[in-house]
Amino acid sequence: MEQTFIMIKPDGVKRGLIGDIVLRFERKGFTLIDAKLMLVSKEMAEKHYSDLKEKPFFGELVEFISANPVFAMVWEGNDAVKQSRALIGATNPVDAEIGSIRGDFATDVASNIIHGSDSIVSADREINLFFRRKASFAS
Ligand code: D4T
Repeated sequence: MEQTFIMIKPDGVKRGLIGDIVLRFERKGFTLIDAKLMLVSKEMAEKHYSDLKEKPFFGELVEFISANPVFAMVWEGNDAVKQSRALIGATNPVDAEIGSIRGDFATDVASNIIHGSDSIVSADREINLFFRRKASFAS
C-alpha cells in the first residue's frame, strides 16, 4: 500500500468538480485517508512548487494556487502515486487522454484542475506540508 497527495486546484473547486473527482478515485479502488478544503498561503504554494521556482510561470502559478480554496487529499492504494498520475492525465490537457481527469475537464495547462504527487518522495514531502504528518508506504 502506498499513499499519495492529490489536490484539486482552485479552478477545479470553483467549477464544482470535487464530487466527480473523488468518485473517480473511489471507483478506481483507492481509499480516502484525509481531505480538507483550505486556502494555501503564498509561502506554502512556493514551498509546494519549489522545484519550479526557475520557471517563467512560477509567479503566476503561486498566485493562482493561493488566490482561492483548494481541496487537498491523501489517497491510499496499490501503486497509488503512479496510478493516480494515470487517472489525472498529462500535465498539458492538450496531451491528456480523453477519459483522464485533465483530458475530460481541462483545455489549458495553466488551469489543469488537479495536482498529483510525481514520486513517493514528493508524496511524502507534500503530505507532510499539507497535513503535517508522514505518508505511509507499508508494503
Ligand atoms: P502538478 O504539479 O500541478 O500536478 O503538475 P505536473 O506535475 O503534472 O506538472 P509540473 O510540475 O511540470 O507543473 C506544475 C504546474 O505548473 C503549471 N504549468 C505548467 C503552467 O502554468 N505552465 C506551464 O507551461 C507548465 C509546464 C501546471 C502545473
